[in-house]
Amino acid sequence: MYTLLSGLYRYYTQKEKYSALILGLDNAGKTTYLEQIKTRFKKDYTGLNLNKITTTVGLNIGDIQIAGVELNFWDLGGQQELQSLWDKYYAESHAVIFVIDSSDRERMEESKQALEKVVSSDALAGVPLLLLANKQDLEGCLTAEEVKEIFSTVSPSVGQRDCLFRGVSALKGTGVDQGIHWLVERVKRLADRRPPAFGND
Ligand code: G3D
Ligand code: MG
Repeated sequence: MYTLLSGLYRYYTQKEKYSALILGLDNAGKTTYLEQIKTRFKKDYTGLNLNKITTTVGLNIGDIQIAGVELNFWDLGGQQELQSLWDKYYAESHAVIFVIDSSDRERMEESKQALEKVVSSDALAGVPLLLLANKQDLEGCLTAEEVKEIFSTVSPSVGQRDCLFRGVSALKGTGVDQGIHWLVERVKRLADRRPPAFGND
């Protein structure tokens, strides 16, 4: 009887868990963005000082409860040597957030190539893509429209997937909420094709 009840209890308290990868070149603002998400969506999260984030070697993770589900974030190191590790996570993820540094004109091409590789991966076919032109608070950076234009040549390989492009400031938090709300609705809508994991916490 106990096992039956505890089994039922587990069944009804289980939460759908979805995972989003945060990708982009090193220095794009991925870790700052993740910290901003945690600060905005996690109750009682005091967080890191956003100005004191150091280069990520390895992986930063975070999870939030939103729209009745749990959304996990994996912020993978962006350095060239670490990019080869990205596809190990592809099969288990439900969404991709790709962060672009709008102030780094010199690395636009490199960033585009990195995105090209991500979206052409079979393991990520059909996965929603949130494209972020970050650092919009910086004076003299490319505007979101300009970044969008530069990245428009990648779109053919974006293929059949939902895609939202947004200008944001991970540091100030501008534009962050809307992207996350969009993402969670998309992953839930695609649950038949890419089912969530389940967990009790
Ligand atoms: P990464 O995880 O993609 O490698 P980080 O990038 O989050 O470590 O950020 C790299 C640098 O960019 C950090 O500055 C960080 O403060 C800055 N940054 C991230 N997002 C923004 C943003 O929206 N606006 C501005 N102005 N800066 C941002 P430092 O100086 O610590 O290297
Ligand atoms: Mg980092």
